[in-house]
Order: sequence, then structure tokens, then C-alpha cells
Amino acid sequence: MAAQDFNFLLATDSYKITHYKQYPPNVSKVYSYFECRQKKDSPLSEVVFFGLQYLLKKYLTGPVVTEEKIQEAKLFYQMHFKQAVFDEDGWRKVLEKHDGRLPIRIKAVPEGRIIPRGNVLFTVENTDPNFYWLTNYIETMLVQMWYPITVATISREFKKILAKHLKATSGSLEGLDLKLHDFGYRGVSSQESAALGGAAHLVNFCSTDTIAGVLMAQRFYSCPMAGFSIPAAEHSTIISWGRSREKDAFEQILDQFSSGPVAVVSDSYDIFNACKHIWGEKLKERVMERSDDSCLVIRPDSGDPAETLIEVIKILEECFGCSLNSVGYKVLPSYLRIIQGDGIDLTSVDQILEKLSDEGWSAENVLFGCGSALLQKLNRDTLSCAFKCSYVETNGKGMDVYKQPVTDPSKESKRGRLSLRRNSDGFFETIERGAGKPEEDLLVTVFENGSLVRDYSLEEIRKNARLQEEDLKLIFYNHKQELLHNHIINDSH
Ligand code: AOY
Repeated sequence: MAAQDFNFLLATDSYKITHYKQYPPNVSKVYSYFECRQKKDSPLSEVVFFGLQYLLKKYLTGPVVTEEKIQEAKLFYQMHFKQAVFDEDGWRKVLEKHDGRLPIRIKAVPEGRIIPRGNVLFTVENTDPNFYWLTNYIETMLVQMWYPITVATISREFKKILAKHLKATSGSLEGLDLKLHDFGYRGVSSQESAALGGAAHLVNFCSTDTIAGVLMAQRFYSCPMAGFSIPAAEHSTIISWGRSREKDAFEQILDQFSSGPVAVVSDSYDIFNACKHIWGEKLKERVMERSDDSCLVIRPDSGDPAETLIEVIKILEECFGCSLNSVGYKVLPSYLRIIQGDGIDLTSVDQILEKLSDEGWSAENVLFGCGSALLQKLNRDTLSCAFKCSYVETNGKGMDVYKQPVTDPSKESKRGRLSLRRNSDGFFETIERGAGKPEEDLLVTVFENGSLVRDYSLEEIRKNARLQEEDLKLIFYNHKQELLHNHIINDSH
């Protein structure tokens, strides 16, 4: 779709077209905010703020209202509602008074920052009293922020789990940002989702097959090459040789990609036979002549992930041997690794690595691929994303407003103008009712009257989202508590 085909006036929920008639008389400001509401029992307690800059650059900056778009919208809404409810005059005023640019201010947490759930992430308000109805008109578009925020958050939770096991079984975090490869392109619902989700994963990792995400990082976040991949087989390139020639298929790949790493899916017929008799016998010399920077990555792709991996790694140990690392865990020769990309989610990756380490294997031996658990098996409720009005001005007088449904206390909204600060203990807190000190406010004006006023690079965003020493300490502490707990339970049985 060409950019000029996008009509901002049509990019909202139908009912919002009718809201300008519903606010109280003489309202001159509507102020709303976005948060990921806190939920008891959710394992996701903090979120990565990411993706607003794309939405702003793509859909909100510059002249978004034109006379043609007004005419198109007028016709559309006449037929859609079967009556004349569209605010033609209001929109024409945006065109005449503001050159079609949105008289809106958006203040937001810097992209990549890690914020506990239940805090304000961005605020939206009109900057011209005539356009009080614009603030919530753009809710529909802005709440789609749930998607990149949720993907970036889940991707970072993967990173925490991987860090925990890698540190515990190798003594370092080397290679962490290549441990989770994005396999999700085909599993998402659209090219735009692939771009947003793929880029969100690249906030935490450098490993991806989702090219749309790399391009988004290039075009909207000034990153020349955000993600990397390696040559790899798919089933078609193996089975097209015929069932009796799997070895020839493998050998062809070793020949064609003799330098640099290469991954070969090896479960077309029998993953255990392929490891033992093809990789481990027929092609053993060919595998052993590879080096650590041209390593063979074997990919099982079916069966129970933990059980299959354990069996595969044991077979490879029998054929190729292994050594002990500095913390006493077993490592396959450096020319040989395994990538597990089937059945991977936050729970399974933890269980798999736990099982591997129980059997003495370092997390260095495996990489993971993840598709839908990373990019698609999530929704707006995963982090309870919501956009609510918290403040209005009428006849020049401000009023803090909120919802507080008797049927669900967790849906209570915040009141008044909001700011975000770190208190003296270092904890984030949202200050309500306009009581925050401007000099402490972590919200940054990123959009004002049609212009982007702050441009973040992926490099900066990655820095903001880094796992900090404190994160890691907490993860290791929790892990030890868990092990201790399991130990006590196991002992008592
Ligand atoms: N890619 C590492 C490089 C990528 C892929 C993409 C769906 C890769 C596989 C691999 O090793 O095996 C989309 C499934 C797999």
C-alpha cells in the first residue's frame, strides 16, 4: 500500500467517529495514558517499551489530513453509519488551522526502557482546545503498541532464562545474544506484524530469520544490520534427494558451505539414525574437519524437545566425544552444535536447559529457534495493555477522572496528569493527580503537533534494554531457591 493510500481518518474504531458529540460541553483538553496493567499471578512483571517510534513515523507525523481524505472519509462514514455523523468541519479545521498536522503531544518512556507493569508508559493530549476529540481518536492506532511491547518483553524473558543457564553451566554469558533465533516470519498474521515483532526481538538478540524485522530496524531505528543468520537446510532440500539419499543431501550441504557455520535439519526420517550413522559415521571425517567458526549445527525438529535433545547429544558424544568446561559441564567439540526450534516457549526452554544441566551438559551446546511463542502466541491481554482518559479540562478548569468498575477492581484506572519517576529506593512509580515534579519525570516528549521530536536508534534502545547485573543476580538467586525447593521436595519423597 502506498503511503498516500493510508487515510488517517479511517484508521480508528467506528464508534470513535461519534465521540466528538458525546464529551461534556466546553471540554477543551482530553488527556489519556497507556499502561500494561499489573496482574497478580502473571510471571511477566516488567515490560520492554518498544515500537512507538515506528507508529509515529509511519502514521502520525506530517500532514495526515487532506481535503481528499476528508471527502473519502465523509462518503465512507455516510454509507457505514447510514447517517451523517462524521465531523467534517472538525477535520477541515485541522487542515486549515494546522496544515493537516495533528495538534497532539505524546510523552513516552524512552524506547528500550524496562518498566514494571502498572506504570504509565505514555500519555497523549491535545495541544489546541478545539481538538479535544483527537486524543482518544488515535487510541485504536496507539494501543497496537501492545504488540511490539509484548514481543520485546517475552524475548527479554527468554534472554533471562538463557542467561541463567548459560552462566551456571559455562561460567560466562558469551554468545547469549545469538542463543534465540527468530523463526517466526511465516507464523505471524502479516508482513507488518513480522516487521514489528521481528524488530522487537532484535532489541534483545542479534539472531533472526525474520528479514522484515531487520528492515524495520534499518528504516525506522537507524541500525544498518540488526540481525544475522547462517545458511541452513529445510526439509525440502533434504527429502528432494529421496529417502535413500539423506547422506548425499547432508554431504552436498557440507560441500556447498565449507566455510562458515551451517545448520542442517536432520529429522526427515530418523534423527537418531542420522546422528549416529550419517553424521557420526559416514560423514564423521567431513564434520571433524570443520572448525568452530564453520561449525555444523544439527537441528532435530520433532519429538519431545528435551528427550530428543538429550538422546541426540548423547549419540553425538559417543561419536565425537566431548570435553569439560571450566565449571565442569560437558561440551561437544567446537565444530558441532545443536539447534532446537520445535516446541520452544518460555517454559520448555527452561525445562530443556534444566534437564541438560542435570545430565551434565552445558547450555553452550544448544541454540534455540522460536516462532509463534515469540511472535504470535500472545495478545493484548498477555500484558493487559490499556489506554484510559485520566484528566480533562472544561471551561479552563482541570479535573482528574478515572474508572473504577465494581465488577473488576483490576480495571481501575489512574487519575489526573501522570508522571513517572524512580524513587529514592530506585523503584519506578507513577505519580498521579499532577503531583509529580517535572524535573523527576522520566516521560519524554516524542511527538508534538505533527513532528517527531525525539529519534531513538536501535543501539540506544538495546543499551536501555540490557540485562543488568541486578537482573542477573535476582535471576540466579531465584534459580537457587527453586533448586533448593525442588531438592527439599525430592528428599521428602
Ligand atoms: N531457519 C540457524 C539459521 C536459521 C528457520 C526459519 C522456520 C535456521 C532455520 C537454522 O539454523 O536451522 C524459519 C524454521 C527454520
